[in-house]
Amino acid sequence: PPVIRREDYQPFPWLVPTTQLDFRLGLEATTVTATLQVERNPAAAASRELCLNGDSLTAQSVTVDGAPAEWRMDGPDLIVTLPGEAHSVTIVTRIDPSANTQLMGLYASNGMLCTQCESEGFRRITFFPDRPDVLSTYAVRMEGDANLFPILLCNGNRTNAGENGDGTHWAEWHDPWPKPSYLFALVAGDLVANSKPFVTVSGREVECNVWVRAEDLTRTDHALESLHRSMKWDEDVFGREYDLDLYNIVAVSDFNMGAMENKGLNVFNTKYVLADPDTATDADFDAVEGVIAHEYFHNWSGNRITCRDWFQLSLKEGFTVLRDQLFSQDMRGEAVKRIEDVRILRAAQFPEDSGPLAHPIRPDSYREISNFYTATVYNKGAEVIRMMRSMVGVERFRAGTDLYFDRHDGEAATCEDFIKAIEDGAGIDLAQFRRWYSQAGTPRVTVSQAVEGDTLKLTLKQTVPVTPGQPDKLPMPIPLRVAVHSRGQGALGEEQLIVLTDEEQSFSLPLTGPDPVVSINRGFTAPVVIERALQREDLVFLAAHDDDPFARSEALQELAVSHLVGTASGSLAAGEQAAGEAAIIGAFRSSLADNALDDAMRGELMVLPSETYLFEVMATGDRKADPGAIHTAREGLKAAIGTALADELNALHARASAVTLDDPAGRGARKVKTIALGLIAAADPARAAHLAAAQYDAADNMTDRQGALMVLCGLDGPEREAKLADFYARYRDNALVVDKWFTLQALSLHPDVIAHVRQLAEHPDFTMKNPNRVRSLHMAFAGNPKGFHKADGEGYRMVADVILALDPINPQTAARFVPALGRWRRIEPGRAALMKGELERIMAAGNLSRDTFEQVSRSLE
Ligand code: HT7
Ligand code: ZN
Repeated sequence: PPVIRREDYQPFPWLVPTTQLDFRLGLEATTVTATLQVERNPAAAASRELCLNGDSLTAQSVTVDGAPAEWRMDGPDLIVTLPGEAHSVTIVTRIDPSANTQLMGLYASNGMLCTQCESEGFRRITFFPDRPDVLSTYAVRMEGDANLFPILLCNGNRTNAGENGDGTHWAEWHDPWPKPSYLFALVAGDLVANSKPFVTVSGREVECNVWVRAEDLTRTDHALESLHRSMKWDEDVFGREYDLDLYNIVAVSDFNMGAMENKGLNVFNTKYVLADPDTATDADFDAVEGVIAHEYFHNWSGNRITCRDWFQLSLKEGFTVLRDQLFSQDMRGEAVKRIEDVRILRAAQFPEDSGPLAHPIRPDSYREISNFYTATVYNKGAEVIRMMRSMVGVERFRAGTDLYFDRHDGEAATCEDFIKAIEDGAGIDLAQFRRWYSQAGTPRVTVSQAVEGDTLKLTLKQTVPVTPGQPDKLPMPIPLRVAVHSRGQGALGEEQLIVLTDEEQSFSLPLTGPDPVVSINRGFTAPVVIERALQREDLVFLAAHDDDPFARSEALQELAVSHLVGTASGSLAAGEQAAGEAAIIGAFRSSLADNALDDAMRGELMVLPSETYLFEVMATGDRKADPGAIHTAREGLKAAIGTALADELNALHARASAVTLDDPAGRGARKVKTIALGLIAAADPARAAHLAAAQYDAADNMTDRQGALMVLCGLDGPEREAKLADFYARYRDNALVVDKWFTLQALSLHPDVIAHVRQLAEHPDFTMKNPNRVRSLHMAFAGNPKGFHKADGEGYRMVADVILALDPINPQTAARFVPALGRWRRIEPGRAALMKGELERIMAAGNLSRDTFEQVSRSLE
C-alpha cells in the first residue's frame, strides 16, 4: 500500500457546493443516487478530470449534465472527464449493507441500517471526493420499508416525509451547514426516542433525542441529561452555542469505536449511551457522560471547523479531548479526574511513544489513516493544548480559542491555524512550542537541586528520545508547576510556573525552611517523565502533606514505582526491600486514616501503578522489562499491604458497605470498597472470597456486583463459579452486561485464564462480528499482563490467532491488537523472541488488510 505524506497536500481541483443523495434502502440491497454540483476550484491547479474516491463500489451509471459521461476506473476510484467550468454529475451505485462486516460505510446492525463515514467510509457508499477539505451542503431523500425502518434519520433538519401506499415511506432531510463527507450520517430502523428540549443561551429551542431500541428506553436518561449539561457547559466555558434545531443521538450495538460526531446525528456505540444503576457501573456512567460531551463538543471543534487533511486529526481530536476532560473535571471534581486522565496517558500513550509505532501528534505519513486514531493524537494531543492553556492562563486561553473559532469558522483548518490563533489571541510566542507537534517521544526531565543561601537552585535537563524516523531531537518548552516545601518545618511553599526551554537550565526558587522538598509537575502540567533521586522520606512527606492532590498521589506512585521496579530487577540493596515496603504501607496507612480525604481521592491514593506503566519504567536504557518479575513484585506488594493493614482494610470495607447513598459520597464508598477487597484478596484469599460473595449478594447496583465478581474471578473456589453463573443467568439478555461477564474472566488473575479465554471464545454468545464482544474477550485478555505475557508464549499465540481470524472480517479492529505484540523490543529476550515470532507469523500469512499490514510491518522494522 502506498505511503501518504503530509507535505504532498494539494487542494482539490473541484468545489462541490451541493450534494443530493437519494437512498432506496434495503438490508441486502441499497441503491444510492448521488448528484454533485461541481465547479472549478480557483485556488487549485486546473484539471479536466474529476477523481471520485470509491472503495469496493461499481458504478451502475454515470451522467454529466443529464447525458452519458466519459469515465473510467483508476483502481477503486472513478475518474470523470469534465469539459467545462461547472457541471452536474450523477452516479448510481448499489451496495449490500448486510455484507459489510468492516462496519465502515452503510451497514446493518441488529436489523437497522446505519453509517460510519470517518475517515474514509463515505467512499463505500458512493463515489465522492472523500477528503475533509471538500465541504458541501447535503440534501438527502431516504425511502424504505415502513415496517423495517419506521424511523428515517439524517443530518440537519427533516424537511418533508410521506407514505408511498405500498408499505414503503420516505423522508427528506436538509443540512444547512456545509460539511465534509466524513460527517455524513444516515440511520433507518425501528427506534424510539427519549426527548427533552434544550433552550440555548440566545433562547432557541433545540429538540434533543436519544434513539434506541424500545427495550433500552429506560436506560437513556443519563445520556440525555449529559447532553444538556454539555450544551450548557460549552456555552458557559467556551462561548459555543448549538446551531441546529435538532440534535439526534442513535445507539447502535455494532460499532468500531466509541461514537461519531456526525452533524446533528451522532451515532453511538450502545456502551456509551445506555446506563442504569443495575447494569452500569459508576465508571460506565462517567464514560457515557464523557463521550456524549466529547461528541457534542465536536460540533464546534471538528464540525464547524474541520480538518484540512487527516494529518491534522489532532486539531479536532486533541482539542476536543481537552474540552471533554475539562468538562468532566467541572462535573466530577478536578483532582480525581486529572489523576485518572494521567493514568490513562501513562498506560496507553507512553508505551506508544516509546515503541515502533511512535508518531508525533501531527503525523508526517501514513498508509492507513484508521491506524492513527491513537492515544498520541487524542490524549497527548490534549496534553499539548493543555500546556498552552497552563502557560497563558484560563482567560487568555479563552481569548485564543475565541479567535480560533471566529477566524476559521466554516473552514477546513490546520494545526498551524490553531497555534497561530492561540498566539494572536492569547498573546504568546509559540515558535519553539511548535516542536510538540512535530517531535514524537516522551521527554525525560532530570532534576537536581542545591541550596544556595536562601534559595534553592533547581537544575533541569531534558532529553527527547530517539523515535522511528526521528534520530535527532531539539529541546521543547516544558511548563512545570513547582513548589518548594520544607520537610523540616512541615511548611508548604508557594506554587509557581517555570518553563524549561533549553536542554539544561537552572531556576532559583525561594526556600520555605530546612530539608527542602520540591513538588514538581504539579497537576501534571507537562506530559513528561520526571527523573530524580528523591529520598524515601521526602516522597512520604509529599504523599501525606502536598497541597496539590495530584502531586500527593504522584508521590505515592513514585514511591511504589521505584520499589516495584527495584524489586523486579533485583537491584535493591539489602534492607531496601523491607524499607521500601514499610514506607508504602505507612503511606497507605496515612491515607486510610486521613479524615480530610474523601473516599474518591482515598481510592486514587490506593491504586498501585499499572503493570504496563511499570514495564515502561523498567525498560530504561539497556534494561528490558520483565513482565513475570513485575507481576510477582506487584502481587507481593499487594499481599504485604493486605497483611499489614488487614484491620484497616476490613474496617474500610465494612464502613463503605454500610453506605447506601446515591451521591458522590456513595460513589466514593463503592470505589474504596472494591479496592479494599482486592488488597484483602492478595493477603487472605479465603476471607476475600467470603466478603466478595457477601458484597455480590448484597449489591443493589452494578458497581458493587462487578467489583465483587472481579475479585472472585481471580480466586479459586465455589463462590467464583456460583457468582459467575448467577451473573450470566441474570443478564444473559443484556449484551453490554454479557460483555462485562466476558471481560471479568479475560482480565482475571486466575492461573487458568488462558484456558478460560479459549473456552469463552467457543461460547454461543461469542462472535467475531461484534466489536464490543471481541474487545470484551480478546482485547481484555491482551491487556491482562499475567495471561498475555505467560512465559511460554501461549498468550501471544492466542492474540496472533485473533488478529489473523479477525483481519478479513474487521481489519480496523484486528489492527488494534498489533501494538500489544509490537512492544517486543522493550521486553526481556525470551518473551521478545516469542512476540516477534508471532508478528512474523502474521506477516507470513499474507493477504493482510492495509490496516494490519501497516501495523505489523512497522512493528518489525
Ligand atoms: N471522530 C470519531 C472517530 C471515529 C472513527 C474513526 C475510524 C473508524 C471508526 C470511527 N468511529 C468514530 C470519534 C471521536 O473521536 O469522536
Ligand atoms: Zn473525537
